[in-house]
Amino acid sequence: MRIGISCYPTIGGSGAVATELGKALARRGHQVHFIVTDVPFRLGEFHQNIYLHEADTMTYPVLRTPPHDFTLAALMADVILQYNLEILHVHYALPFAVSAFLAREMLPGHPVRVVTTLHGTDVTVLAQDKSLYRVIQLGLTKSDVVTAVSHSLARQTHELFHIDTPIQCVHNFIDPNVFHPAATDLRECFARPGERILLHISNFRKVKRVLDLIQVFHLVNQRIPSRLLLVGEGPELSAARELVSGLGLEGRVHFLGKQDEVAELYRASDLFLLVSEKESFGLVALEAMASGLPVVGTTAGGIPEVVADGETGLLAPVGDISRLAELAMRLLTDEALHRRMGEAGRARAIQRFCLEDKVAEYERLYEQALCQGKAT
Ligand code: GMT
Repeated sequence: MRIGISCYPTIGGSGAVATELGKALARRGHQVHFIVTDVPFRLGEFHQNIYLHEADTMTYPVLRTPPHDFTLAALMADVILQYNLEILHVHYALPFAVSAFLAREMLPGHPVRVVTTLHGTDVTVLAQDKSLYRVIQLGLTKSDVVTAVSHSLARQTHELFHIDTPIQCVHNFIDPNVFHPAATDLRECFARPGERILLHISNFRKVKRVLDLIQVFHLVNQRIPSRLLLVGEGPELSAARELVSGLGLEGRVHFLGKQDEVAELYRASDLFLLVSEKESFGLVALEAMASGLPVVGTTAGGIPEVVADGETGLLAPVGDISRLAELAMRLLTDEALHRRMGEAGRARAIQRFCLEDKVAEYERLYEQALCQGKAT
């Protein structure tokens, strides 16, 4: 098939999913065209069957903001036409499904089908804003196939938008050959023998509740000498630094900033923490499980679809800091439980969230979109 993919190029789960999907499709012989504003962070070196098309947005004094979404729409139309794309798979309704809609309007009669994958924020956060609600709804209703990365997100989308469009759940996935357990010397860079390492990776948005996480760590560290590795950056970073110094945790908490390659950090850690108040899936929790790491997290959104509570990790309600700390301590003090959950996490990641299976699911959806197109 000839497939276009649009996604955010910045570090994050949606970019990781879109890019890994594109690379896997290309390996399976499809022609894949990334239509983007910048090179997606996981694209890396040259790949056969992959083409990159970057939108170059003009600026002009009259325009208060650069017209990125229109430039992207025009580029989508150009690529669809030039390469006769059959599928355009966009990741996020806002702005990409809307740009895809505009692109199709520019090409009346062209049979390209649009598949939109919802990753969360446009539905769970942005659609709460009245000024964006209708435009997101337009993107959804004008797509031929809509997928969501969890059943929870699919449900929320239906409830919020009252649309008839069926929403198929295709969970996030991992490559178990990239994320796997193994001994690593990296531990010694952060912790002394006997100390435990807790890990969190996010973009430090408010929804990630990084301040709760630091409080959880503070309680754990009072009983069990530990280190906390914080990977990523974002709006809550300075508040996080302030809290760490207010609690006297400097030297115990390591701010590692944005990191592209995180597989080794999972292997070096004992526990993964994800205490978000909104989380459509939680790809990082899945990467942790695949690496043999138990997860302590909240029951928000799609997290319980990833982390089997009591089997591959332990979950508590959002904001329940003392309970989360208690769960983390239970896992860090009970070696047998820790080992059992780590092994079960790896097995669950492979059985349910394997890259090749999810790519095949997307291929089936593309076929379905093409059949629908022929029937109309
Ligand atoms: O977590 C973020 O804020 C980044 C965001 C993104 O756009 O990359 O992640 C979202 O998409 C991921 C891939 O589908 C999901 O695993 C994350 O759970 C989701 N984040 C939220 O819902 C907050």
